[in-house]
Amino acid sequence: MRTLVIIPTYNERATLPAALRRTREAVPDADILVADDNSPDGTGDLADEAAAADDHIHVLHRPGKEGLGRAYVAGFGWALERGYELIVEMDADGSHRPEQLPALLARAAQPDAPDLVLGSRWVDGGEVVNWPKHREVLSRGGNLYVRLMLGLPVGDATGGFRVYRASTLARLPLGEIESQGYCFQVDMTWRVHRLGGRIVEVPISFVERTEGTSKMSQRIVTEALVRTTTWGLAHRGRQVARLLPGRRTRADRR
Ligand SMILES: Nc1nc2c(ncn2[C@@H]2O[C@H](COP(=O)(O)OP(=O)(O)OP(=O)(O)O)[C@@H](O)[C@H]2O)c(=O)[nH]1
Ligand SMILES: [Mg+2]
Repeated sequence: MRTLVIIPTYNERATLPAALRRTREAVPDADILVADDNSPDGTGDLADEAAAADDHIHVLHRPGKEGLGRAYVAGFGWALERGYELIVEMDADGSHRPEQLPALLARAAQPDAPDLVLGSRWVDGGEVVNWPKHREVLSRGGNLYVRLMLGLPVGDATGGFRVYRASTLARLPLGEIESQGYCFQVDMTWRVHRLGGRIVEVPISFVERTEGTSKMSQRIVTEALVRTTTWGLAHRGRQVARLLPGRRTRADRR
């Protein structure tokens, strides 16, 4: 199936070359789109050089830093316009091992055709390597909170190593998505779930980055907490409203 691996970048000069090389080796038939937010360290130029030397590599230059979510939404649009069938999200920093892409893509191409394949740290066989304890606690706790608030039946809704069926992405109102940080991953998973999409998880080994700097910040954690809480309260409120016969609206009965 025609596959595009989208790699969003912001100041990833140190990590992008290895990500591109390893991805090309792991999935030689796939194309790659680097979605760069005008990185001050020149990552965009580096990506242009790689693209000039390899027909499978493309670059989407964006004017400035707008967050991971916006970069992915732009990349999804680029992919849908060009007829790709499977669309992959992957970080540049080596945390997502390109060598595990064939397993994710094989799962996506099985006859039962899931809408979304999540590379998951928090299922049997999944792991994190070299992560400080506080990051693990934050990720496990965040995922528990997401399950409690949204009832999402997955172990790792916050991870960003995943494969979408393009036809499923095409059914989502991508332009409406405002989540910017890794809350974007929860937002997308929640949208596919509400659409009635099939979501499956494949265990991955997630490796702490050894080069470059993390873009993870307090603001990104707060965004995820506030949005998940808002969505969760609305979701649980709708569930309660459906239990009250006199309070049903026509929309609820459908
Ligand atoms: N285009 C674009 N890419 C971004 C932006 N923020 C982060 N990224 C990229 O998204 C990927 C994930 O970002 P990381 O900094 O690794 O964030 P993280 O994985 O949540 O945090 P760590 O686990 O600490 O690395 C990397 O490839 C970043 O370069 C952004 O605003 N725009
Ligand atoms: Mg990272």
